[in-house]
Amino acid sequence: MKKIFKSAMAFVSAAAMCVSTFTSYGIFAADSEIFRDSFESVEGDWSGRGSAAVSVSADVKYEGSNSLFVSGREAEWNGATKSLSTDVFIPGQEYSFSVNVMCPTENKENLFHLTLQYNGSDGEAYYDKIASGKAYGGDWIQLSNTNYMIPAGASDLQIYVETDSGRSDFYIDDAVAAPKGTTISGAGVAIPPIRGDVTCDGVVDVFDVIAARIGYINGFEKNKAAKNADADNNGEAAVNDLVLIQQFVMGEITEFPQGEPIIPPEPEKTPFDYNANLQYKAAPDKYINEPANQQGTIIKETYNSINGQKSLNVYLPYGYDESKKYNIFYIMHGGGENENTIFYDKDAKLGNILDHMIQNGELEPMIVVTPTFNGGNCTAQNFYNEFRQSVVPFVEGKYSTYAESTSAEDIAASRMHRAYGGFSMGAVSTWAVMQNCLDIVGYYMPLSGDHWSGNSGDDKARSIADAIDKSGLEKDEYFIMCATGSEDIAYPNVTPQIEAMKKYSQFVYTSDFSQGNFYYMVAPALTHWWGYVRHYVYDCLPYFFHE
Ligand SMILES: [Ca+2]
Ligand SMILES: [Ca+2]
Ligand SMILES: [Ca+2]
Repeated sequence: MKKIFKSAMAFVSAAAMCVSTFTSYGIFAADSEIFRDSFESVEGDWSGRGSAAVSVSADVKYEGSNSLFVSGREAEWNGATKSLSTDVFIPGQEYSFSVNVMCPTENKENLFHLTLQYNGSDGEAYYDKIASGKAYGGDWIQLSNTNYMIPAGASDLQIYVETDSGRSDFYIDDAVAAPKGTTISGAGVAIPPIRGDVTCDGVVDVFDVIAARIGYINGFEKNKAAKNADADNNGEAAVNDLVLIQQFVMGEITEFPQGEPIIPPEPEKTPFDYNANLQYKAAPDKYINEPANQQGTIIKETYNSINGQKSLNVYLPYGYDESKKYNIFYIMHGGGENENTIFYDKDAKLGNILDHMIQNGELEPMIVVTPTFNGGNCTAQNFYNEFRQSVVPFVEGKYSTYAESTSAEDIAASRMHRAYGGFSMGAVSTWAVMQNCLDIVGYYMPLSGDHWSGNSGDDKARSIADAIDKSGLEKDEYFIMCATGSEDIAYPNVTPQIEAMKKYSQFVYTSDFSQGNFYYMVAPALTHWWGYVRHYVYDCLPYFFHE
């Protein structure tokens, strides 16, 4: 530890010298700069790249009062961009570039790139990294390269700031270009977390003892400071850490011991207010007809599945934050429909309903995915293979769910945060997923469709009951919320299966999932149509993910 701390100290003081020397140089050299965008009042000629948007923000800044806020990113390469003229930036010549960047999410590590997109003389688009740097949430860093050569023959030059992975919002400030060799002052490189470094300057010294004392009394200004103040790394900054920092600074210890980890207690969950006898209720008209103020994002994704290349849509709730974990609901379309039906067909438009429900606190923010059983050798009945092998790993490797990784163990461990449902043939696929994927899915919502296994209601019920027995799951480890309309063409097929299921001990019939695990909501007079079925989702989905 001491060794790391010493080298970090040497490095940081060298960096500090550079900064102080060149701050003044930077000011006097301003005349020779090619451009300096400080975002004090306007975005200048910067714009959003991809689906990102940029705007001047007074929330944070590297210098001055404002910076440029980059939000709405849906891919790594989305960010802030600016075109460069080849009259000024001559291909084959070198220039100095610098920009300061900051991701506001605490404890988030991001690798940022300043990249040049250009067309080569062969007409192809190329992407060349000018400078890269790792930043820790909340800290400004500088991306700079004093001698970057614009590739010979390049045209259509655009520089942009992007991240190596993730879609976090970020800020940029003081984007500067200057003649080659010019050192442009900036935020410097990231200072990694160092135990005991409460001031977050890369050095552990007497100022950290003072900052630790103040912090223990008043709280720490930054998460990073609180983390560094936890000198024994046991998960809590406490008085014994202050003593350790003091001892370290006085040379009584040369490294920090590892403390016994403190596991924070799980926050007490307030029990969900279930209705044991849930009745059909249509969503308010405005959930259907008016956009919510706080809208989620629907992202179309293409992936390589065991059934060939396919597409699906991912609904991310408003304010989606990849540092948080989300429950996930996969919902499947019916026959003759596709992955776009549920979010884009005028009779379904489920995204709008989800937006309103989440905005009004009727539904916890969650991710909703609409895959398809169309394509390749896939059918509603065998989609569960693709679901397990292709869809879940693809989606949950990319978006933040309770799956710690896409390993089979981690997917299984997060099963109570994963739901599957569907309408009509999508309900057929739901029962098949239940029969074959009980180990990775905890909640099921078959809507207007029965299990295609055997002929009688009892055959169908027994097939599910047998799968449950084989899984070894307890009765409070799987939950089924069925629904249909009394005039629905599926009603005569679904009802005998439900009545048979009621006779099996694996199913405890009630919509109060603190007491049972299985329910069938029948909506009076409704027929086989998304315009009704979307209301079943409105009624049933809030009952998921509380057990
Ligand atoms: Ca500024
Ligand atoms: Ca320090
Ligand atoms: Ca501690």
